[in-house]
Amino acid sequence: MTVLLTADPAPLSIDLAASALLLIDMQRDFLEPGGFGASLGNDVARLRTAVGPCREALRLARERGMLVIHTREGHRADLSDAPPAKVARGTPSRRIGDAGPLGRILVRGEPGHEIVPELAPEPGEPVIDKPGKGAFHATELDAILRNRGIEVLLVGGVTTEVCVHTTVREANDRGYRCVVLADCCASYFAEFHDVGLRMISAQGGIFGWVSDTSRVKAALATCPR
Ligand code: TIU
Repeated sequence: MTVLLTADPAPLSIDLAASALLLIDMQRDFLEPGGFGASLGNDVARLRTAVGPCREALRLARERGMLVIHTREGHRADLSDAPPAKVARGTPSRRIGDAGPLGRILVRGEPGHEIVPELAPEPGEPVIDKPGKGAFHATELDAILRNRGIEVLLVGGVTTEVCVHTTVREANDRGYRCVVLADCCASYFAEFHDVGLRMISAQGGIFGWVSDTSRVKAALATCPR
C-alpha cells in the first residue's frame, strides 16, 4: 500500500510494506535526571517534548503493522566496546561506567539504559544496542532492514543533531530514504534541533526529508486499512 506523505523539501511516495519506524535512543539515560545526558550538564527536561509524538508515531505504525525498530546507546559492562576516547571525553559529572542514580552511566542492563516506559518496545520489535552515535555502526541494523525489504525509514528520537543525525547520514549513504519526524525528535539545544532539521531537507533533501506525526497521520488516513 503506497501513500503520499507531505514533507520538506517535497512530498514523498512511500510503500508502507517497505517502510519502518526507527526510534533512536529514547532512553532514561538521555531523558531523565541522573543519567548520561544530565552528566554532560544538559537540561534533560528539554527532550520530553518528543515522547508524546513518538508514542503517537508508534501507535500509527503498529496499527498498520509496520516494522518498528528501537535503538539504545550503551556499552558492555566491562566497557570493552567503549572507545577510551569516548570515555575520557570532556569533564562530565559522571563518566561512562560510573555509578549514578540510574545505575552505571550508559551501560547495558542498567536502569538508565532502558527505553522510557511510555515508549517500551512490544514483543517482536527489534531493539538495537549500539555502542556509537550512529545506529549502523557495529550493529545488525542494516541486515535487519535489508532482510525485511525496508527502503524508507521514518525516524524519531534523541538527540536531533547527534544520534538522529548520525544515523540518518549513515542510512542515506546506504541508500535508504529517511523521513525525519520533526516533532518526534528533540535536542538539549533548541537551535541545534532547528538547524539540524534544516540541514536534512536543504539542497533538495541532501540527507532526506522532514515531516511530522500529523502529516503521517493524514497520509495514512488516505489509505484504507
Ligand atoms: N549528547 C547528545 O546530545 N547525544 C548523545 O550523546 N547521544 C544521542 O544523541 N543518543
